[in-house]
Amino acid sequence: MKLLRSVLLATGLAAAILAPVAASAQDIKPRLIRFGYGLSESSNQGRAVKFFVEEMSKRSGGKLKVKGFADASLGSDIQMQNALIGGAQEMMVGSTATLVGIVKDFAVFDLPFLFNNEQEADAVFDGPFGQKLAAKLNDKGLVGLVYWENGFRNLTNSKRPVEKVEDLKGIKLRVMQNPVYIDMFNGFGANAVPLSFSELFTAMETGTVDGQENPVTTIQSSKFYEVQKYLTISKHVYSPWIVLASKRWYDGLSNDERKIINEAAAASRDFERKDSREASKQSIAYLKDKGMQINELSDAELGRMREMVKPAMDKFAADGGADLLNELQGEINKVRK
Ligand code: TF8
Repeated sequence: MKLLRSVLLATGLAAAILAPVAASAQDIKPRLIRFGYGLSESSNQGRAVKFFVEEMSKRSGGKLKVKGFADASLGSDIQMQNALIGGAQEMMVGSTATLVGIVKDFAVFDLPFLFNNEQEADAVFDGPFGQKLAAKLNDKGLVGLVYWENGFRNLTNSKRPVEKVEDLKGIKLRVMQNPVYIDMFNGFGANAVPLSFSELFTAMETGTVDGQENPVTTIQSSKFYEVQKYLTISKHVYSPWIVLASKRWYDGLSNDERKIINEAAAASRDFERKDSREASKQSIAYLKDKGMQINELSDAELGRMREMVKPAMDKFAADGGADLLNELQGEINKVRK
């Protein structure tokens, strides 16, 4: 008994002495991690990538070196997703809307007028619903780490102010490569033109399209005011970004490395949302200063748009999305209470 006690004491002591050594001798290898994104380095997306780069370096003693690639220099969202799946690129951030070819369920977030504010969105994306959708990427070769905020989307065009839905008639409007967006804007009377973000500026400049829709932060950072005169605050969809890792690559990491990535990603999410929300408050004044003519859609007009978009909602439900949409609405209602 006495012997056992002293052995226990000794091993306990040894563990106590070894513990700090073990903790510092983490299993982290020097790695270069290519992180691609579509917006510019000076955008909210670029600032958050920079934050993530620094967090990773700090948390890994400089071993996990992330290099950000801005302006879709590694490819459009869809091209990067495929590079991640194949293991040719490690990380990216992009819209969930462009993931629908891989996990169809993500289209539920593209339905209009679901979220009333950012707080509702945070609760749903960080809660079980958002996590369940992210987990569906695992079978497809992707790891969904965290959601960042892209923001509420608004309309711009070079033709005329959009004060009522009818003003959209005949406007060639670029949308993301996503069936819900195509149905929604065709339903509003526009001619929806699906196009990757990286081709958008030139398409507006050359008149291939007349307009587009994105959060004000993006309209500012991508300098759309140079080729778009009219901005309509419509907040028709709350748009998230998702930070993705290549599953093939991620599975080959040590537990310590994965832990650092997960924690740095969570920190980047908190930074990005705060930063984007602050930035978006300045954007309207900035865009006005750049010469954009800005109007807000009235509640009555937004109500009409909700009615007009019902066929697109019904189509989503009929295509097998009914349960998912109900579940999402249930989650939002929980937060609202
Ligand atoms: C869009 C999206 C884009 C994002 C970005 C490139 O309109 O809102 O801003 O996908 O990551 O395509």
